[in-house]
This record gives sequence, structure tokens and C-alpha cells, in this order.
Amino acid sequence: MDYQPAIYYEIPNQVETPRFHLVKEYQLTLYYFESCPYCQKVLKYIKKNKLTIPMVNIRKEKGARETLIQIGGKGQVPCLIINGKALYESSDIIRWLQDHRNCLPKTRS
Ligand SMILES: N[C@@H](CCC(=O)N[C@@H](CS)C(=O)NCC(=O)O)C(=O)O
Repeated sequence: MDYQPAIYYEIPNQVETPRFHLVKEYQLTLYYFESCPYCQKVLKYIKKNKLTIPMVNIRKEKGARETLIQIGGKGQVPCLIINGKALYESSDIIRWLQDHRNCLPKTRS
């Protein structure tokens, strides 16, 4: 797979950010397939909130399901890979996206 994860930075919410302040970095990939209702729940949230999350369709991309199993231990979707760690469960993924919405890039409208 020639997929390159995007890197997002969580900038602390303050007027002046000292140079030494901890800046969190997120590499994200959402594994999904179209006809999965749980994936649709997550995709709907992403669309509604105009987020840009790199995605891999495990039914379309060769070897993607195997990669997902390698990372998370199972081929269940949706799965959000956050800095190399798998977050399964649509509700937990949506909660994570909600909690981090301020540091995730949005699509231009
Ligand atoms: N409780 C999970 C259910 C996810 C689920 O059942 N996904 C199905 C596709 S719709 C799946 O990946 N099944 C294959 C597997 O578990 O390996 C969620 O809310 O994300």
C-alpha cells in the first residue's frame, strides 16, 4: 500500500504558545467499507463536521484488511488508527473525534 498518513498537530488553546509547550501530533487513518452501517455512522459524523480524515477502504485496497489486523489484531471496521494504535467501536471513534475536533483539519466549504 502506498498510503501516507497525514500528521495533525494539537496546538494548545491559549493566546501565546511558548516554543517549549508540548504539541501533540496525530497520525490518523480510518479503516472502513461502504456498506458497513457502523462505518456509515462514523462517516456521517465526519461529513457533518466537515473533517478531513485519511481513509482506507478495506474492500477496495489490496492488503488493507491484513494491515488492519496486523495493527489492531482484528479486521473489524470502523477502526481509527491513532499514532499506530487501533481504536475500534464506532461510538468510541466518534467520541475521540469530538474530543479532538479543534485540532483536526476541516474540508473547505
Ligand atoms: N460494535 C462495533 C460493530 C462493528 C462491526 O460489527 N463491524 C462489522 C462490519 S459492519 C465488521 O467489521 N465485521 C467483521 C469483523 O468483525 O471482523 C461498532 O460499533 O463499531
